[in-house]
Amino acid sequence: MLGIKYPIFQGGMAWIADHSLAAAVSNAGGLGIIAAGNAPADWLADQIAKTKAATKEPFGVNIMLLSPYVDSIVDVVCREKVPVVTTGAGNPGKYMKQFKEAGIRVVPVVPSVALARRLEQNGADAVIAEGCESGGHIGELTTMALVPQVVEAVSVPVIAAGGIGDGRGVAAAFCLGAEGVQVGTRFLVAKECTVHPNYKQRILQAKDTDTVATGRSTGHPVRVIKNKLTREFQKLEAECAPAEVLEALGAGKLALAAKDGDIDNGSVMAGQIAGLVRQEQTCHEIVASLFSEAAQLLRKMADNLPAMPAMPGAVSGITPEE
Ligand code: TUI
Repeated sequence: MLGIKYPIFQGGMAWIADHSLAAAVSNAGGLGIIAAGNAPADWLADQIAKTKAATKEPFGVNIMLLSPYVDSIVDVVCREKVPVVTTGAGNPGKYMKQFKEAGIRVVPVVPSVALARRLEQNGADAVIAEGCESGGHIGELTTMALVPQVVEAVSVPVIAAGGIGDGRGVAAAFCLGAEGVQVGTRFLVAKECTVHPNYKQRILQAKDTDTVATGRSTGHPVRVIKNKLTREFQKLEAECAPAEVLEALGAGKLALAAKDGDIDNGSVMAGQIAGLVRQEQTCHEIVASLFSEAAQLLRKMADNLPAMPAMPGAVSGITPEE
């Protein structure tokens, strides 16, 4: 559908996923994505021009729907006829007609079956089912529970996101019925990723329990690496501080970590799989290893499966013959 070699989207990481990362992932055979985040439209137009100059392959733009610039960001994406749009942190329903008229493939992130169904009806070409293992803004459900339920509910392709960092994760996503994966945290440490070196080092040193989801009380939970900021945030949440106080504490903190490298006071967004991310590699190395590992694993498992008896009435239309 998208003309990419490997079914992998790079996560739309605000303040981090710029033309450098997007072009590198697209040149590696995946779908590189520029994250519009909270940036103004002229910044995005410049990033799109730079990406077009650096790759002939398809790429995408992630639109963060809470952005104050969302209307002008949508205008730029449509004017530039960006091949693919992914959306996050809200319902892109009101922009669907505009995207479709510009010939853009639209792939929204959905945290629930209900939103997946609604957006399929509104014309989404595929959906990204993102579990709460992911970094950044998250929903309630885990990838393991969300992906197969979304797969059952819609006929468009489902891309799994959240907790996928190596070939095992890719293989597991396919077993859940996904037709592609979205990977964020592993690309944070890509050689072509321009995030501050302190941020990269923090990801490389992370262990399994180093992330926490803060901000559930504000209605905008965010998964980040534990630090001075998250402790302050948790203290305020425990004291039932009003949402405005918490929102004010979070404002500007992603840029503080990603651009200025302040990983103690900034918001170091990362997924739970950070503990598995151990080396800086090129995007080509990351994409190639994810899919060669997954293919090897799936072949090995198919070879090791015992002959199964026919099971009439199996769930999900999956029968042993398949
Ligand atoms: O969007 C993300 N991850 C993000 S966005 C971001 S920037 C930000 N910073 C602070 C606060 C908020 C955002 C950092 N990380 N992932 C995709 C995603 N979308 N996760 C969950 C959702 C989502 C949630 C609710 C999508 C739709 C939705 O719909 C609610 C509705 O309106 O029905």
